Amino acid sequence: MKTFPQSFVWGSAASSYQIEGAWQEGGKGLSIWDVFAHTPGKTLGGHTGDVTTDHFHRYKEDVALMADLGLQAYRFSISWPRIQPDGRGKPNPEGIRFYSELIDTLLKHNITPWIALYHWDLPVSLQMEFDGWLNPGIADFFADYAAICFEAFGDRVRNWLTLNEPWCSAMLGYGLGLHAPGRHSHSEPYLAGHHLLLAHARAVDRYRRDFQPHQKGRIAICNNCDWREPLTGSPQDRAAAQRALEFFLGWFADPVYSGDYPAVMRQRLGERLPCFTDQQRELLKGSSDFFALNHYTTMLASQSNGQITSEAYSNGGIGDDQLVQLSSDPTWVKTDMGWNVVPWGLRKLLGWIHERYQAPEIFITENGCAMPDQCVGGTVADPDRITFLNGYIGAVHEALAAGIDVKGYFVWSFMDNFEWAEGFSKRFGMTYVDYATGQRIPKKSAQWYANTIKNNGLK
Ligand code: PNW
Repeated sequence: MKTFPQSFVWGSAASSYQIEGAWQEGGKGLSIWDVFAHTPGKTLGGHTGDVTTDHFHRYKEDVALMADLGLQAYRFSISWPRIQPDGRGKPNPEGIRFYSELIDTLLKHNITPWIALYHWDLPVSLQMEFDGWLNPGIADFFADYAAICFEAFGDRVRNWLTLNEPWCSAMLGYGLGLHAPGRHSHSEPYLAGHHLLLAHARAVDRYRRDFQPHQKGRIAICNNCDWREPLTGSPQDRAAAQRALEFFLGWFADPVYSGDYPAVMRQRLGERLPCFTDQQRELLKGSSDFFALNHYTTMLASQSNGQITSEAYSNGGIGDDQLVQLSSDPTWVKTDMGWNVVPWGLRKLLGWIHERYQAPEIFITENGCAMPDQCVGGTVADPDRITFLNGYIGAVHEALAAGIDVKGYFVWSFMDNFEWAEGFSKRFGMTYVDYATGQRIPKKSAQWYANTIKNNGLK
C-alpha cells in the first residue's frame, strides 16, 4: 500500500469552453475559441464547443457524479466572456449567478472549488479591438476581470489559478497556430507570453491588496511542462534537455520565482524576448503562493544539427530557437494523443522544480491521458487509463518519499470533453459522455480513482 499524507488533495479538473456549451446563452459574449472553432479547417471534423457536454445546463447532475467519485476538489475555469461579454465593463449578472450556483452546489457536496480565471476563452472583442495578448493593456483588463471574480466568489473560494498553461496560449495560439487565435509567428509567442505574465502579476497584486487579507485564499499561475530526458549522456544532449526545460517551464516560472526569464532564452532570442522593467520584476517575483503544474508526457532531447523534424515543432515549441531535437523511445507506450507514457518523467520533473524553485508546495493540477474508450453493453472499460494513473500517482508517491512537497493531484479530466483542435475525437475523461444524447457513464477508471481516494493511496 502506498499511502499519502492525510492532507493530500485528490481532485479532478475541466474547463469552461470544453464542457459548458450554451455558447450564446445567459448573456455570454463570444470568445476567440467560439470564432476559431467555427472557422473551417481549424478543428478536426469542424467540431465546436457550442454544446459539448452541456454542463451549463447539467451542472447539478455533474456535481452529483463528482460526489459519487469521492472527489475532494474540483478545478474548473470561468469563461471570461460569460462574466464580461466584451472583456471589460460591468459584470453580466447571469454569468455571476451560474458560477455562484455551481460553487454552492460543490460546497453542498463537500467538494472544494478550485478556480482558473483563464483557460483560453478570451473575449473576442479584446482580440479584435486590441490584438488580444499582444497588447500590453490586456494586463489591466485581466486584473479588472479577476477582481470581479474575487469579489463575487472569493467569500467561498480559497484556491485560485490565474492563467492555465500560458505556454499553450503563447506557443500554440501565437506560434504554431494550432489554437485560437491561430497565429503563426516566431516572435509573437514571446510578446504574448510577456503580457500573459504581466496579466498574472497584476491579478495577483489585486488579490493580495484587496481580497487576500480578509478572504484568506491562495493564488498561483498554472504552468504546463513535459519532461525532457537527454537522448545520450553526452554533455551536448544534457545541455539540450536542460535548455528545453528552461524554454518550456523556465519561460513562465523563472519570472514568477526570480523576476526574470532564463538567461539562455535571452541569449538565444535576443530582441524577440521583451524585457521587464524593475517595477514589473518586483511585481512578478514571488507572485505565486504555490506551484501549480500540469504534466502529460516525456520526450528525449538532443542537440539539434539545425535540421529540425516536424516532431520538434509539434511537441515542445519552436525547435530552432532552442537548438533542440526531440524524439521518442520506440518502446514507450503512447496514448491516443500520441503522447508517451513515462511515469518516471513526472518524478524527475518534480525533482527539477524542487531544486530550481527552492522547494515550493506543488499541486499537480492536471495529469491524465486520452484513450480510445468505447461503450460496450452500457459499460466502459479503460484499463490503460487505470495503468496510466497508477503509474503517475506512483511517481508522485516516490517524489513525496524523496521529500518533495507535493500537496495534491487532479486528474484531467472529470468527464470526456471538447479536446480543442482534436474536437471530440479524443477522450480524456473518467466519465464517458455520449455526445448524441449527453448521457454520462462512469468508466472503470472512475471506480478505480474513487477507491484510490478512499484508501488515500494506491494498493
Ligand atoms: C492541456 N502540449 O492542454 C489543457 O489544460 C487541457 O485543456 C487539455 O484538454 C489537456 O491538457 C489535454 O490536452 C495541453 O502540446 C495541450 O504540450 C497541449 C499541450 C499540453 C497541454
